[in-house]
Amino acid sequence: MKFIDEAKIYIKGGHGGRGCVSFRREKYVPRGGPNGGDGGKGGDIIFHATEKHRTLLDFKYRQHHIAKNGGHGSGNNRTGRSAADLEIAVPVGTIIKDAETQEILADLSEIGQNYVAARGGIGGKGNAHFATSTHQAPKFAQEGMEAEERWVLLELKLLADIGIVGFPNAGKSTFISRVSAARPKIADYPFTTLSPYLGVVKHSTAASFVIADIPGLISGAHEGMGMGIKFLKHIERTSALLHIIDISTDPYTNAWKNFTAINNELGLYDAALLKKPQIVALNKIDLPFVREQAKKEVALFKKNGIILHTFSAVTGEGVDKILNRMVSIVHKKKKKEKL
Ligand SMILES: Nc1nc2c(ncn2[C@@H]2O[C@H](COP(=O)(O)OP(=O)(O)OP(=O)(O)O)[C@@H](O)[C@H]2O)c(=O)[nH]1
Ligand SMILES: [Mg+2]
Repeated sequence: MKFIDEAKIYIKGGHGGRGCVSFRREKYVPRGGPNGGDGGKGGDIIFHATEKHRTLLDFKYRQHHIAKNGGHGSGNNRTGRSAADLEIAVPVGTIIKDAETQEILADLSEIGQNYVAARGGIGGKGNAHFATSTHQAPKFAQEGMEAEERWVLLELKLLADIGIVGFPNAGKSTFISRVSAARPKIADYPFTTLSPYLGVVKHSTAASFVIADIPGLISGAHEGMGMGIKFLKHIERTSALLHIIDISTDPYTNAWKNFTAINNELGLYDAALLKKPQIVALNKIDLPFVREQAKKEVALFKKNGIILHTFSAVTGEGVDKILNRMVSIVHKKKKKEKL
């Protein structure tokens, strides 16, 4: 069971720009004074907490983050350009630790919170700075300062955006294995999954989000039947539910009954769960008799005002459509939270 997302990354600020050695050269002024400008400052590495991201997945593909160096100073007292800071967006709730000492450097618990994790070097002084009454033509300038660099650990407690519900054997774990790196056990007997699993989903270009696979529910779960309903607490704070229906085996072959029985259990646990948007989807349409029956089921659900998706967690057919809906729900929810 993994509820913590982690990433180890290398960060480095930009070096300061070099100071310049230069002397004024003008007509009729035989020996101009020093006019070498200072180097510019290197960029800082700043972590920025945002709700745009939900996971640390992006950092698994990009480990090194280095800010730009400051520009070198030049003649005529021109200061080098200061480099822009490199802002690294992380999900709200991310904890930043020093990778070596494990010391907690920052806990970015609020939207918009910033933390400067590696400072850029300041620019070196140009030779104009070093002129004194006794030493009027200094031929030296400072190098820019080195930037700070370090390895940091990012840690994020994952919260599920979408919860998967359904009877045992419906294919909940097969679905999450297909769309994420989560690998819960899959088997053709009920109650294979004994504890919740979280999976990070990256679909098309949308920001990644988290889905939760919880143990199957059965009628009477609220009275402790089967695995009971205690696991529903893991999906209380989700934006939506994926309700997976399986009509391939007895005694669950009636999709509508199947659907309402699960909703009944959800409602008995907490009526608020029923207010969440549900993506309702019939699994295992790779089986010919399920595919045949699916048409009638879709029509029946439509009569009741519900879109019934059809898919196969094994072949992947129809899965993209479900992911698209998930993305749009998670995205909408985030927009609402911003208002
Ligand atoms: N033919 C077919 N079989 C499937 C499909 N999806 C899942 N299965 C099979 O259905 C059985 C149950 O799958 P699981 O993913 O373990 O089901 P679950 O909903 O997680 O079950 P519990 O953890 O017991 O609640 C396994 O034998 C899967 O191989 C599908 O799309 N087509
Ligand atoms: Mg399972």
